[in-house]
Amino acid sequence: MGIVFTRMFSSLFGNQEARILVLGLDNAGKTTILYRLQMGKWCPLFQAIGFNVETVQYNNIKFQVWDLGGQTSIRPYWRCYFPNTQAIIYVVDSSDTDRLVTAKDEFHAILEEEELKGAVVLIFANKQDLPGALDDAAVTEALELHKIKNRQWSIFKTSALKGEGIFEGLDWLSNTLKSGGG
Ligand SMILES: Nc1nc2c(ncn2[C@@H]2O[C@H](COP(=O)(O)OP(=O)(O)O)[C@@H](O)[C@H]2O)c(=O)[nH]1
Ligand SMILES: [Mg+2]
Repeated sequence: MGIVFTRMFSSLFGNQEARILVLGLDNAGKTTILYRLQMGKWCPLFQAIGFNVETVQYNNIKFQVWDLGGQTSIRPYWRCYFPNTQAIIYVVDSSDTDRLVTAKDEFHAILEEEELKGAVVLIFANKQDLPGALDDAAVTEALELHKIKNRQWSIFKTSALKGEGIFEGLDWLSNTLKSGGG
């Protein structure tokens, strides 16, 4: 995965610093996905910056991860991470139907952020291996993705546990960014 990923994303941003935010409620599978990205030639650089932002840097592309939901007191600090964000990867636990409304609310709040207006959005309907997981169409409906205006987005079914679907999603993302989205 690491080598393929290198090929997909290398030279995408030239020498410019680029940022991809990986967001979602706690337990959605973000850290597991990040772990998958580190395989192969990835150079992990985990940092705990006050409120536990996980960071993986690959060349000039920084992947930064944090949990949405709760933690209202530290929310203003998130904005430090918004500039230069080309893409948001939003990870959802498709089997956690009790919290899909919260996941939806947090998602749309993030999309309202001024500095994220231009960011392309990739949604991972994660934990597809679990019985009772909603499929991509059902997650699309639950997250009210049809309300997204003026930005490119796509949803992929994934199992971070099995390593399925992540590559397909990132392939879409790199192609979309290459063709001028974000
Ligand atoms: N069954 C299943 N479990 C997953 C999947 N992705 C993550 N998990 C599990 O869900 C829990 C939370 O994952 P984690 O990556 O820590 O979530 P985070 O809080 O979003 O960073 C862990 O026990 C993971 O092993 C998946 O695709 N399928
Ligand atoms: Mg985590």
